Amino acid sequence: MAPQFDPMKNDLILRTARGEKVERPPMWVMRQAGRYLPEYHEAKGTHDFFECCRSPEIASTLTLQPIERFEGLIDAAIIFSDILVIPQAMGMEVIMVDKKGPHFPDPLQTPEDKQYKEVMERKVDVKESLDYVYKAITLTRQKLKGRVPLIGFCGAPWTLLSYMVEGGGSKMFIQVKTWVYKYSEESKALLQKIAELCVEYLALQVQAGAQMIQVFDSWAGELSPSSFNEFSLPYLNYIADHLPSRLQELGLERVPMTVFAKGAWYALDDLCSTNYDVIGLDWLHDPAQAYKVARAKGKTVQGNADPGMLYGGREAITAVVKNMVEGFGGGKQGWIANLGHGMSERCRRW
Ligand code: 1CP
Repeated sequence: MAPQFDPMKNDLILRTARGEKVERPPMWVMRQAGRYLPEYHEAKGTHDFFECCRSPEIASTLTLQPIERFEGLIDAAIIFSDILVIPQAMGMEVIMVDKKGPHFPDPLQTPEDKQYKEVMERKVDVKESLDYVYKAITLTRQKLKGRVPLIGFCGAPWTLLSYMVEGGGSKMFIQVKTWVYKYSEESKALLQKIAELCVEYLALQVQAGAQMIQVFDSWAGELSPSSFNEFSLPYLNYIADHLPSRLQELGLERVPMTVFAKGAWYALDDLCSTNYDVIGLDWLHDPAQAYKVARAKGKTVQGNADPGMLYGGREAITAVVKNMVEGFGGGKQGWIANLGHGMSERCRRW
């Protein structure tokens, strides 16, 4: 049985994602729960990053922090977790190195490698291994009491594959390029396996209380248009094509789905032809041009202010926002206001 929650007091983002006309654009910020908030450091204390994700109490507290600090200004919460919990569920070790980011001590080397075979053959139980995420989602929904909707998320297969073979963030993406160009078939088999896990993982997040989901393809821009079509888009499509039917099997209603393929400006048309409801835009897009393309296909867009404009102060921010409001049709339909990527720690002004 899916848990029951308080009625929604603010469902603006859900209505906007469904394409309805709205009174104003909803707003949330990618990475709104995190290091730029002093209370994040306080609540995290000496806990390791993944320990926080695994504690429903801590994860729900962190998720609520921006909602409480900016009460009435933010129209959605996003569950405090990370895209790398899927590789962890697949049996890979991932640690979060303070001030550096994620690190895989033992990344995948080649398909001949024992670890690749283990990862491919292992039966992954995302229900059991990621149970802490579902518990955190349910607890967060209870604590939200209908103030704003809760977003669930996962990493896109291409981005997760990149981390699994690079062993962390990368500048050159040499390992993952070697994989896709030299071991294409083995890469595709793994991408497909990840995509299937993403569907189940997202469905269970919805069952636990997530009201909208987002797929983050943060490294999409590292691919060329043709390699994006081969190694990213089919798997993004797999998720959007299979999640609704999986939800139906579980007796759950379809929820709005967002795809954010950072850097893949060339793929806007293709992304607008997918089954995602919302297309996340980074700041490489001109609002008016992107809005025209997306609205022609009935899609809502999300974005897309350059997070760097936050360093410019009020005047710079006002100019960027004005350009967005005008470009995104005045904000009465089809636009979720957001940054074009995540908030950084150094964006703090208090
Ligand atoms: O409000 C929120 O958005 C918090 C929840 C959240 C989300 C949606 C976190 C917490 N991570 C993510 C997604 C995520 N994680 C993405 C996709 C979005 C994006 O492109 O930024 C990616 C790529 C990751 C991987 C990751 N986790 C990185 C990037 C490293 C790199 O290679 O550039 C980093 C630094 C993390 C750590 C992390 N995840 C989240 C937080 C708050 C932090 C900082 C942790 C800390 O040091 O305390």
